[in-house]
Amino acid sequence: MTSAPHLHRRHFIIAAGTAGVLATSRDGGLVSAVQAKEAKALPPYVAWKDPQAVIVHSTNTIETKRDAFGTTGMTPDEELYVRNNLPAPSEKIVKDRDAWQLSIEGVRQPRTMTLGELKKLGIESIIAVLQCSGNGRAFFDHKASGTQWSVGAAGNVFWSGVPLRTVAEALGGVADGRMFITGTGGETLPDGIDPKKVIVERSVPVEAMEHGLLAWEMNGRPVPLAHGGPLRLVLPGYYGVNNVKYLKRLAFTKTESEASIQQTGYRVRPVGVKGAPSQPSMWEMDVKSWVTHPLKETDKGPVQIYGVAFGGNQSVAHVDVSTDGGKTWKRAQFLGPDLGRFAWRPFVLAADLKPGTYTVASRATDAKGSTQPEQFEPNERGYGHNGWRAHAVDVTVT
Ligand SMILES: Nc1nc2c(c(=O)[nH]1)N[C@H]1C(S)=C(S)[C@@H](COP(=O)(O)O)O[C@H]1N2
Ligand SMILES: [Mo]
Repeated sequence: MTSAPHLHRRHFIIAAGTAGVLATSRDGGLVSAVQAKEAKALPPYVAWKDPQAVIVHSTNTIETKRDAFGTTGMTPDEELYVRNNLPAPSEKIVKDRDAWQLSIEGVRQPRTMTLGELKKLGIESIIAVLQCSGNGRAFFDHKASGTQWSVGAAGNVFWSGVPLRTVAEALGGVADGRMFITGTGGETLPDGIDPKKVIVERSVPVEAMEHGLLAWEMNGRPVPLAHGGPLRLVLPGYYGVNNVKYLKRLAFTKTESEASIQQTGYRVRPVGVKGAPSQPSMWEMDVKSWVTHPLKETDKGPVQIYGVAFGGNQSVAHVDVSTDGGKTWKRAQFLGPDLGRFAWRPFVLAADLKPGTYTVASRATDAKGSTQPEQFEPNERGYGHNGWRAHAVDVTVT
């Protein structure tokens, strides 16, 4: 979302005290919502997820609980969020994975390749944050429509597959004048609706090719159906929606996809305005962090404050933590190994807290010097929230 700098400018009006009160009532609201949702069972295609670690918003939208993110950096399959715009395809498509077919277009020698053939071209692996554009939507005050994700529509995922560069090279190189990479999802589309209105087909600038993969392995196993198996487009640094699952077509194109999800969906615009191709698209992710422990209560005395931080399309440089709602900040330490530019890093700050109430916040800065803003300007669909104040938690120490 780097193309929308104007978004960060407005909206500095909420006084610190008010924000604290908002955080308290919002937290209470979230807790009761979470309890109601726990009753919802996991749908069959994700029956293998950990019911303790996720919130089932609906059959196609499942969120990781804030306290489930661990401190080793990786997000296990069982805890990773799920977001489908259409029902996931049948399990049949992961029966014979190597037979899956991908049409490759916009190269000098276009052709269809099976996954079995793609596997022979080459392989690389990368750890990257996968994050939904609407992650943090619940923190906006304007009731943006869509799933009310808090922080858990995101995970840090290990992918293996063939680099897009290698695929393009093997087919004679990218054809002239191709400005975009367009990926098409392999879902069966509902009858009687204009396919453009429902198809999951996304375009990103062709530069995304540098780090992109066609992935068949996730966290050490074949990509689960729910996460796009047998084959998924992985674009490190780009919002989740661009990481097309069940990839059936990879095209280097002159223009962006005509699909609604590209033309009018995932466009950042002021509240009340309709989506249009002239508005910024949800492409590159921005710097972001959140605390994962403690979240509500803790004992007085020493406490380790944990969280995760990432730079989006940059590596994360450092994270500061505040226990007084942003009046003072201390530099946190990264925990564990650096997993690369596109990964998130857990952080920790050791504190010693007396009884009382504390507003605990984290604020990350990326390698280019961009820091999370205090406030984040609302936008119609509630995309891209990385304001540190709304992500802060009120902790009672007794
Ligand atoms: N084919 C297909 N790809 C898709 C989607 C989809 O509905 N269909 N949803 C997108 C969105 S909006 C997100 S946030 C991510 C979610 O990935 P996950 O379900 O593996 O967490 O997949 C993206 N890729
Ligand atoms: Mo998403």
